[in-house]
Amino acid sequence: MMCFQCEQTNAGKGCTTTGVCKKSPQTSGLQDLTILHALRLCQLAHVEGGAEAAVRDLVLEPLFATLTNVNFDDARFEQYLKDLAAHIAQLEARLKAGGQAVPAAPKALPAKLPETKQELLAAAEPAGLLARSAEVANEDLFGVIEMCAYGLKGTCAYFYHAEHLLAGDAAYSESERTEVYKEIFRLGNYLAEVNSTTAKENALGVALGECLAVGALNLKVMKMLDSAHTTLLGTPTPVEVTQEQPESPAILVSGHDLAVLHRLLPQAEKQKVNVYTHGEMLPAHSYPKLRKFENLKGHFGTHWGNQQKEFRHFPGVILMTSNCMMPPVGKYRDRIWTCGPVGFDKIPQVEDDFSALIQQALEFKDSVPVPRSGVIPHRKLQVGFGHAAVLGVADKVVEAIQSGALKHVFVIGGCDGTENSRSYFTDLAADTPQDSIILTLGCGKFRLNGHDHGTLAGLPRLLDVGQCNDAYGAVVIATKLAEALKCTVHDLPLHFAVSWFEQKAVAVLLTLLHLNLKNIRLGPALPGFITPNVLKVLNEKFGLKPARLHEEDVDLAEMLKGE
Ligand code: FSO
Ligand code: SF4
Repeated sequence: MMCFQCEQTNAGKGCTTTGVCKKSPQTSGLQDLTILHALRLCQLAHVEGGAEAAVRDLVLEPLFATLTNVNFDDARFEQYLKDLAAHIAQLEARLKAGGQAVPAAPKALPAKLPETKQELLAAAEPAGLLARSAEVANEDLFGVIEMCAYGLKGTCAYFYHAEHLLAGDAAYSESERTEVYKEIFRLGNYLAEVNSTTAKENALGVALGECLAVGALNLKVMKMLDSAHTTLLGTPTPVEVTQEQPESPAILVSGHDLAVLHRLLPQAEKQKVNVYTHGEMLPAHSYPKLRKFENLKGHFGTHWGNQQKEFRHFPGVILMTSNCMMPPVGKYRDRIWTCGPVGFDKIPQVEDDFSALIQQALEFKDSVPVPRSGVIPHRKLQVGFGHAAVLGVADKVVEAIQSGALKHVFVIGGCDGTENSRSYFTDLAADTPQDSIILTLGCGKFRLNGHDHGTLAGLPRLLDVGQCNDAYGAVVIATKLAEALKCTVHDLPLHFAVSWFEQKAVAVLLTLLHLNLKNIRLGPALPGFITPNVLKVLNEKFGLKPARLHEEDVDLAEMLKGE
């Protein structure tokens, strides 16, 4: 196997045996084959000029399942492959019947999907990173093509969330939806073709252009997700969330999928089961139509990377709704569930009917030791400073900028991970001057929100905008502030330090680059797929820089000078 799609990749270069995430070579192979099939489906849908609902979902969910720490269940990938292959055959037949030319399939795509797992794994080899990289002219180009693919996967994951909120037409229109699918199919077609041909003229420029196209698409998708969230769940408002010792019977919900929480809460309420949030689910408390449920209690634990240490102390059952799931261990292995694209071998899967999970929560009587002090933090967290809340006090913010009380706006956030080097972001935030505010988002916030950053202009200096997809909210805040100050976002004293981990973060980074936002610090480690030559290009074009670990003071000094 070879995989370098995430930040924790082995030695910064690639996982070649078992993944650092514990993905097995078999799962990795099945994922490679799944991606290739999903791209083939995109290619055919692109040529056909659209696709029916079944095909649309078959592109989103399997691609989401191949994101880091989402799905480790080989059986699920085997099923995705069967479904994808069946639809590919249908679309090819339809094109032929309609007299349309069927585009050549990527070279690595098997003519017929093999039946046994062993044969599938053999067929997966040409779809793997090593075989495909040999097809492409040089490693710079290959890395950019992969960046485009990872960004597209992240975007598909966000769009999966939006589509599954079922917020109806009020959130976004059918024509907006169709446009997004069209662009997904177009980009999928590009990736399917570029993997099956050798480099063409200006291939690197084209590939970088397609990366920015992914960024543009992701901006649209994050906006649609924002709209779907607020349509279904109301507009987020600031709220204080407590982290007390949870009370049984209880369910802990992790991941990004607020729609799942929305479906679970009333079912759990009927059975008097408490619900707690974990990780990226923290912003749930800021949505009025979730907060209204009295059984939505506090928040438990910190970021995803601590789950193996923290979940064993949760006195109930756990539901994983998206990334990032770690292989369950020890005492909580028999009381964790997955849903949607998430999966793990022998871990039960639930969808809309949560009765079995609720029943397990009711029956769970095992005594869970109250953790030693400090293992699980007991704090109060301020959340809910989305774009509506911040722009609700825009006059105060604008006044503070005009009076000189507020001189800088930092955006520090993204993902978190397990490495100690991520303290870069904690230290950077702690060192920011008192005349600045910090917008944070994603699970990267857990590196920051244990500290008191004080207040400015009547607002906390650290403003939690929401989940990583709420990077859209940060963009809206910046755009509206620029409008109020009669300048452009590029004139604002706005500084970005992006903590990346997986492919949703790649999509967000590409959105920031698409918006031409300059001088972003990226870390803690640079992606293995960005070669030194490509970094040079990105640095020249966008000022993108690696975070200087342990020298955040040097980075901060430069950021304050606008560099
Ligand atoms: Fe975090 Fe994981 Fe939201 Fe990522 S939970 S790391 S960018 O999946 O999606 O921020
Ligand atoms: Fe390695 Fe990340 Fe790939 Fe897992 S997802 S195999 S950790 S690069």
